[in-house]
Amino acid sequence: MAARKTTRSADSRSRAAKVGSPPRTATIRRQTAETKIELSLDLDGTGAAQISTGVGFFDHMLTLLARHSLIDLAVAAQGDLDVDAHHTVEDVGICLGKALQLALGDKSGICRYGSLTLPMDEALVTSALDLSGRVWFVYCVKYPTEKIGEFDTQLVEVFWQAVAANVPMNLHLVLHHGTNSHHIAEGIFKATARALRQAVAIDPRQIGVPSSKGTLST
Ligand SMILES: [Mn+2]
Repeated sequence: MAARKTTRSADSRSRAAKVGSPPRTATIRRQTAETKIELSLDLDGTGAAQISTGVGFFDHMLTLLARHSLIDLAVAAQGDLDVDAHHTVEDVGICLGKALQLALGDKSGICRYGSLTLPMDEALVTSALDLSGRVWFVYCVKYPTEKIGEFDTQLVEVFWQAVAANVPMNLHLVLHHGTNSHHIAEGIFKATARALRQAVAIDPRQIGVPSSKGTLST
């Protein structure tokens, strides 16, 4: 057995990493006086989404986040929407960050980095991220309107700040141009979904943790 292991190709090592490793899944349950949330994900999914937060536009964003990251995502959130959507959106972001951290484990074999400049009709957005284990969040986005329907555009920043802080990761979101707030928010979610898809993917040539430091957990 030992002799066979030493002669495995990079290709077979990558298959072993996927097949032989525990599933990259996580479930987070979180309850406070403001929200009650259950969130589950599978990093190696097909983008299936079961989303119910009580906030229509946010459900739309989480659904396309799953679709474009190919992360299966289930979110059931009950929040104090009689106040506003702030606590619900922020706390789902906290749960998503914690679930990503749990599912990634020690990050062996992952690509680590992801980035994309994504057009959404007239809007152009860049999302660049590093699953470094360190928090840095840069948000260079201005909206032409304060609201998208009933949804406060400030909550897009609140959500991604919460995700970045809890993975933890380095996340830069930049709007180059755009005039429609719905398109801008959607571009941010789609671009970050695609960046996440790249970053969490298993690199067949990557043996161990992709860091010369030897760890990505701090
Ligand atoms: Mn839309």
